[in-house]
Amino acid sequence: MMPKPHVSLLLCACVVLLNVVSHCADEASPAIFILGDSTADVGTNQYLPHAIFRADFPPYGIDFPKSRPTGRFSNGFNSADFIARFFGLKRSPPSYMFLLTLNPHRFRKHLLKGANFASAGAGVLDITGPTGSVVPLSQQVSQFSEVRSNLTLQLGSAAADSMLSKSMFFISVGSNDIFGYFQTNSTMSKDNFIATVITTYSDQIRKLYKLGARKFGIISVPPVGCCPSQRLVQKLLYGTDGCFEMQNDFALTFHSALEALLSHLSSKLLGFKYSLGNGYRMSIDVINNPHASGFENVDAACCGNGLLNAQAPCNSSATVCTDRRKFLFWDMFHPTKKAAFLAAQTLYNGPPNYVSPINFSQLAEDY
Ligand SMILES: *[C@@H]1O[C@H](CO)[C@@H](O)[C@H](O)[C@H]1NC(C)=O
Ligand SMILES: *[C@@H]1O[C@H](CO)[C@@H](O)[C@H](O)[C@H]1NC(C)=O
Ligand SMILES: *[C@@H]1O[C@H](CO)[C@@H](O)[C@H](O)[C@H]1NC(C)=O
Ligand SMILES: *[C@H]1O[C@H](CO)[C@@H](O)[C@H](O)[C@H]1NC(C)=O
Repeated sequence: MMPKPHVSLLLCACVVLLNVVSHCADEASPAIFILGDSTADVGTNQYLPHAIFRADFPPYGIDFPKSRPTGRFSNGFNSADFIARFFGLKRSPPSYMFLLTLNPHRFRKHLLKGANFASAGAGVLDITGPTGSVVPLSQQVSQFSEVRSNLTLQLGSAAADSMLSKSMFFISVGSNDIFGYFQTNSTMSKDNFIATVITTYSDQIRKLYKLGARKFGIISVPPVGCCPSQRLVQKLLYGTDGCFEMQNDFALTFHSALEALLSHLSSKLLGFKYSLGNGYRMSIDVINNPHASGFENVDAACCGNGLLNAQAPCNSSATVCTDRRKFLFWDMFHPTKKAAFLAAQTLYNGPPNYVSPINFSQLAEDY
């Protein structure tokens, strides 16, 4: 009768093994790498010595688990988190700058699921955002290049290439370049300026492709002229209510140029697959028809002070609206958690007028 326990033990072991195997199969969900600006930042800037744009204090994070401020420019999760959730992660992978503080073992383990390089205030252009206070796109791509060498060392070159070819690369950037253009009173024409931004963007996408990235989920810029800070500019400069339309015009031109660029790249680069989210269309439709998405306020910030709650920053002395689910904007520049969720949902399985030529869920499929 001795062997019996062994048999059942063995059975248990098999069941455990099967669980492990099926669990491992689940984890074949792709790694996620995120680049961009404050719309996707999960705490990068607190590691920069001269960061100006930070959100690692209350009431940021008031609706995050445990009401914890994390550096996200939101009352809770941001779009990067919600996109990552659609792909089976709990939230966005941590900031690369945070991963660098971990011991090598944990650092390497995290990289297998991806990393987030996004930095608030960053633009496509290196001159966007004060030097040392942001990680511009070009530097984020260099950081990814380090990650690639870490993965290669860890997995071997063939396995690293295979992993990266299945990984998702989400990029949300461009708004700060447009803000920068207006802040510096640039005399460059709109078309020349957008062409410069797009050429630089193209170089960075090509670099990522050379480093093994194949699946790109890209988000163009929202109607930046409609955020509370720019509505305030419109009011103070011109005395009228509404969006700062000149900036919105730049956002529209940026989207068209990005669409043309991505279509061109996919015809040139073998295996290049992309999905472009129309950040402009998605937001303007909500602004023009707020009730359809359950919003009651689409022009003021939930957290801030003064006119449109946009005359003072969101910090612990600011006024915070009571029903955060009814506001499109959390602070004078950034969407609420609810708005971020709706955007992520549309990107993941929305129709072609918002995300094309395929949506993010289709980007994950192999063919
Ligand atoms: C990751 O790669 C970079 C660049 O090759 C290297 O400097 C760093 O030590 C690596 N880190 C780990 C934990 O392997
Ligand atoms: C741009 O113009 C505005 C308004 O004319 C002015 O207040 C501001 O100082 C100028 N900014 C720069 C960087 O020149
Ligand atoms: C919040 O911002 C306002 C306006 O810049 C400033 O006067 C105030 O001291 C800030 N409060 C805190 C707690 O930092
Ligand atoms: C995008 O996503 C789903 C898969 O989740 C796909 O079936 C659908 O055709 C796409 N949605 C639209 C409206 O195109």
